[in-house]
Parts: sequence; structure tokens; C-alpha cells
Amino acid sequence: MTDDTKFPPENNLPAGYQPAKVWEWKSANGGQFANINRPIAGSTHDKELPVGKHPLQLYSLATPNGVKVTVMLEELLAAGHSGAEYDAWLINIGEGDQFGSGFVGANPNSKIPALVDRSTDEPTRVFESASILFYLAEKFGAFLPADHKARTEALNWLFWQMGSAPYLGGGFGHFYAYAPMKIEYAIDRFSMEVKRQLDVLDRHLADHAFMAGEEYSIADMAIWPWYGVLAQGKIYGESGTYLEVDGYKNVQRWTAMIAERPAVQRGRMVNRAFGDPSEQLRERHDASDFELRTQDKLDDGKEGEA
Ligand SMILES: N[C@@H](CCC(=O)N[C@@H](CS)C(=O)NCC(=O)O)C(=O)O
Repeated sequence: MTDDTKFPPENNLPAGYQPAKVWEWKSANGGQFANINRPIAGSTHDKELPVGKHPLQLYSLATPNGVKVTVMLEELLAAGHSGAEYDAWLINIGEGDQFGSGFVGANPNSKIPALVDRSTDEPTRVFESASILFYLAEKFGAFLPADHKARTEALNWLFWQMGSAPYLGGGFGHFYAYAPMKIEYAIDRFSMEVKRQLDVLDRHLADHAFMAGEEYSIADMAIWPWYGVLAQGKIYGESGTYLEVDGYKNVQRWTAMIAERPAVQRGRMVNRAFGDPSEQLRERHDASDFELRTQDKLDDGKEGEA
């Protein structure tokens, strides 16, 4: 008799680890970020979130999910929406800031980015990067096409990104770059999926300037920090070579075009706490901070004091 719960029914992999009957939390599994992974939700400590002078308060870090939102805010400001002025506070996820009580109040899912809009009668919390992009697009009437078909396409691709990027980050990126051992099966499985996703984008961008058609939108802002940065070969070590990203010519064209936007260049710097100090603006409270408060300049100031 065959077991039809198994698909494919047989494989040739060697027998190895077998899960126990009940999963057990082994806190030290050795993977990068293992120290911040927990099987339970909720806060671990009391800590209020700071509040600055602007209506929009962002609590984030310049990972791809964080960059989506800082790019959107910088694009809104560049387009003249002065109500989009914001304070960006650094949430250091390596140190467990996402488990502070204030942050959990803003996002019960304990993940950056989280936004609090204090211009509403009661402050409005917004979490999940796509929800934040959509909220801001609606609030300011910007970067979401008005035309019914183009708007629907923008939302199609926005949701595509939310469903797809976990295979890139949590799947491919994790097993290729962060896991404590290289597992061929996992790397193969997620490489195949990420290459398929790149091909989906490449075919679409062959006939469209941007994801929603002729207009730059929140769909591009959501997809670029993941797939554009992957196409530039800037995440997960040698992944650009490994996945042969140069071959996706339309993705390359779109990536380069978006990379040139000044708001994208600024957005990438906000809440960045790693890499070149001149590209790190760990907190942003004013447009002048890009000139005056990058980490190289703050470090120089400290040296001057010593
Ligand atoms: N679906 C969420 C994902 C957010 C997410 O995974 N954030 C990561 C950084 S990119 C995080 O905060 N991780 C901290 C943790 O897992 O404890 C979104 O798009 O906002």
C-alpha cells in the first residue's frame, strides 16, 4: 500500500535527524540571530518608546523591511508632502529592543518596522511594512496609482512581495548565509524558488517600466530593498554570483533606475547601524541630519571631545 500523505512518495536522501514527538526549545542552536529567536510572543522588559516632535514616529532598523518605509517617507517629503516629516528611532533587534513593552504595544509581532501616527485623535499604530506603505500612500494620496487597473496591479505586487520575500530572507538567506551548517537540500530548495521569483520579476519588467506599469509606486518600494539589493549583489555574501543575478537584465535595469533616486539613497541610510559610518544615520529627526549627523560625523565629534 502506498502512503498518499507523502509527496513525492519516496526520495533518496540519507536518513538523518528525526523530530521528537514534541518540539523542545533548545535556546542555543548556534545560528546567527539564535539569541533573539523565541517561541513565545509578548514583552520581556518594560521600556517606553521615545517620542519626537513630528506627527510620524518610526521605530525601525535599516534591514530590507525597514528600508521600504524610510524610502517611502523620504519620497513623500521629496514630493512636497511636508506632513510626512518623521522621527526615526533605532530599534536594535540584536539587543532585543523589539521585546520592550512600548515596542510590543506598537507591534505585537515584535518586528521592525513599526510606525505610530500621532496626528490622529488617538495615536494610530501601524505594523507590517506593507500595511505601513499602504497607510502612508492613502494618507498622502501618493505613490498608489489612481487608475483602477494600475492601483490593483500595485497592490498585487505589494502583496506578492509580502508572500515572496520570506522565501528569500527566511529561506535562501538564512540557509545560504546564516545557518550554523550548510544543508544542501535547504539551499537547493530556496535557491530554486528565489531564481524563479527573479524570473517572475524579470519577465514582468520586460514590458513594464515599474511594477505597477508606468508609475513608480509602493510596490517598487516594497520589492526593491529585497530583490533590487539582491540584484546588486549586496546581501548574503556571494549570493549575487551564486544566483547569477546579472542574467536578469530587466531586473538590473529597474534596480539601477531606482537606485539613482535621491530619496532611495537617503532612505537606505536611515536607522542604519552597520556598514560604512558615512552611510549610517542611526536616528533621523530632521532633513539636515543627513548632512550633519551621520555616524562618521558623530564619531569625529566624540574624538574631538576626548
Ligand atoms: N512581515 C514583516 C516582517 C518584519 C521582519 O521580519 N522584521 C525583522 C527584521 S527584517 C525583525 O524585526 N526581526 C526581529 C525578530 O525576529 O525578533 C514586515 O514586513 O514588516
